[in-house]
Amino acid sequence: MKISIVGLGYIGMPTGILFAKAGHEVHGYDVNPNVVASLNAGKLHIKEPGLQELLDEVIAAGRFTASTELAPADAFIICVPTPFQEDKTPDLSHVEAASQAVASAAKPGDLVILESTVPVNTTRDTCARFMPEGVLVAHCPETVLPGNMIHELVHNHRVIGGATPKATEAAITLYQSVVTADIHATEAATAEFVKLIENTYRDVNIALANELNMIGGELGLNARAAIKLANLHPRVNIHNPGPGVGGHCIPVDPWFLIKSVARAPILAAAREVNDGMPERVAAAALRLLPDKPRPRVAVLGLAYKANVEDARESPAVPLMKRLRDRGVDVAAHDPHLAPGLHGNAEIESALHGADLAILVTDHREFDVASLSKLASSRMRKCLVLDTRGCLDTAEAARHGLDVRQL
Ligand code: SAJ
Repeated sequence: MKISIVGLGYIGMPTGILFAKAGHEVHGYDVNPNVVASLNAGKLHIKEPGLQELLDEVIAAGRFTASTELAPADAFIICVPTPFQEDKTPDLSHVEAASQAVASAAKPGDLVILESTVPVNTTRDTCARFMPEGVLVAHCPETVLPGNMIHELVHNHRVIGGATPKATEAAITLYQSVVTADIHATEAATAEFVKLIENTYRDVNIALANELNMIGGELGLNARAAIKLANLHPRVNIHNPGPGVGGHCIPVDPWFLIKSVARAPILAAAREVNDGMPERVAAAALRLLPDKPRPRVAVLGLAYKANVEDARESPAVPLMKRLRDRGVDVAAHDPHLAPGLHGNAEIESALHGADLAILVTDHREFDVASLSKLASSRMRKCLVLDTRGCLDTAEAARHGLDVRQL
């Protein structure tokens, strides 16, 4: 099939590459000429394990091209961002613009898939409504985890909801060429709801973990150890407490539900707890800092989660702001991010003279052995606030590193 991918970002780019790998003729369309130039030159603009090899392969096979013009195709897959606005209401302008562009290129019998995560009824109201008569429209929400995309694109089960049963069927046939797991048929609005439920579940669960961690702190108990024991129960699965949630999905998607109904108190409370975490971390850090003008803190990890190079909505950013607002001298290091981004410095200079290091992201590089070595030669005091509970405090103590868990 001829497939046009609309939007070559975190989802569109790997999706397009995998459809090309499966034998389709894929044309990627993006409004950003830098992204297009980079892909046509065979260079990924977003790092993802294993993807460069696949891009090389599909380019060599002549099955993947990109441009700033939308090419005619049999199927169009829309993968554009759906951020929220200042007041947390969804910004659907990219979906609308992409749908209108596709509407002007699509002919009867073509298939249009909306993959972007959207509020309920967006497929109908902001995509299908622009399409010419006879164009089939379906929602097929992406479910991939950054860092494990290639595997998950192929092996995750998918939910596909068409604007009509015929559209559902056509979309399932297309995705069966790439997805080996089950594909579940439903209608568009339910598919939209399912995707929002998945990420909301995670947000609420993480908020619960964070709240339990705070309760444990107040009661003088190790909540992480208690959660581990509670999770041994066959029907309990509490996530890990941390510095707050980041990324482009979990802190955003629950708002699509909250803002579309009169009341959603649990969802709203979860957002409040998780968004409040950077403040909690800042307060915990201040308690560990010496009482002196401009104490120095090294933030370790700027990415929103382990082993990715993505800092969108990362809790590290509000945390650093809060510390600076209170007169703390803050430096930061992230081995996965470009130098300079959010003040990203070399680890040696970030730790230099620091009174405290705050481990924000549990990157694989931050292990006790290397941290203790660097800390002893660089830091003023070998003290770490571990917001992820990923460092072994006893092992750290043996290495002369004082690790306090959030
Ligand atoms: N986090 C915790 N504690 C945990 C797990 C995660 O604090 O126990 C934090 C992470 O550090 C991070 C945030 O939550 O800051 C989100 O990370 P994540 O790994 O839960 O999710 P994302 O945003 O990378 O990807 C999610 C995935 N959704 C689910 O797992 C239900 C992915 O499958 C979706 O495709 C993606 O959102 C999306 O695009 O919607």
